Amino acid sequence: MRSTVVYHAVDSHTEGMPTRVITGGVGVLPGATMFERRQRFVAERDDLRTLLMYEPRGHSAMSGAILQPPTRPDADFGVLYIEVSGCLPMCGHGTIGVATVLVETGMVEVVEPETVIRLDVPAGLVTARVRVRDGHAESVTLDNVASYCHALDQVVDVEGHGPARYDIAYGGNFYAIVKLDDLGIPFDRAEKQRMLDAGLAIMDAINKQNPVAHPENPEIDVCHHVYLEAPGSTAERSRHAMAIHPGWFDRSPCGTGTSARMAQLHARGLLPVGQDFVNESLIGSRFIGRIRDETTVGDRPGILPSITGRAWITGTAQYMLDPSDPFPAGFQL
Ligand code: PYC
Repeated sequence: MRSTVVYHAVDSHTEGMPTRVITGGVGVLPGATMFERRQRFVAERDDLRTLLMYEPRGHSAMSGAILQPPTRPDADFGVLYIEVSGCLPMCGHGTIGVATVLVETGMVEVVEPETVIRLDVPAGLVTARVRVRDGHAESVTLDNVASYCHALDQVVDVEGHGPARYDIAYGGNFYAIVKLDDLGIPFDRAEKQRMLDAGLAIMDAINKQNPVAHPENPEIDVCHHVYLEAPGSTAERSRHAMAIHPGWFDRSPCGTGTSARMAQLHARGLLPVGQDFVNESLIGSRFIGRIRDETTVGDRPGILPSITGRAWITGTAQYMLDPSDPFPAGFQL
């Protein structure tokens, strides 16, 4: 066996969505903050992301997180999110996976019934409160970054669909929220290609015709996620298919997407502070969201969202790269 590198991983899934947690082999990434580390990583080390996320070590809906020492004194670990789509500022299912792995591998001091872990992520500081029983991480409640509704009742002209109506909100990433009924597509896994094609065309139209920028960090300026809302969804229980660039669905109910959806429902006067919100994914898995409080994001009214979900460890691995491997950065079909 020959290898130029060895990356240690604990693989997990959060409500169906993988998080490959890289626990060793990368070293300390350069940068004074996790946002700066993310920018340098994207510019200088993207082949490491694609090696770990693309085929043959990953697949077309792969997601992961690289553990780092924190860049701020009030955090326990730093986290860099890696995905087939790129490096997200924040990932909810990934954070629930990371917190579960940290507890179940004993990488943090485990306190029952609740272990509190503070994570330094590119979008800010998030807190994971892990419910632990007999050493087992039963669920994680994530206190996410401040989220806000960017705009309601927007319209873009979408190739192949005509005008499409959407709201857009931020929950760690930007999410366009579109009713499947408006597109004339049923909420049915058998229709997944039509849903995905529509989602990708909508995000493309938004980024070209009506681009977004975060009021406090204008470098967060892209919409790569479209929440395709199922008919019958309410502010108590909402079902959706989450279409993500460059062409896959979140298997989990999407933590940052749940936060954005709560910001949108709150802006519409439908979801008050403190009320449970059940958000259901395309495969029927669930996160429970709740607005802890109101806040501001720049000059915009916003919310402080929490998300509760579960994750399970699926394996451990050492990922290697043989010097003669013809795909040193993986590949995608
Ligand atoms: O859970 O925040 C999330 C997420 C983002 C992309 C996929 N999952």
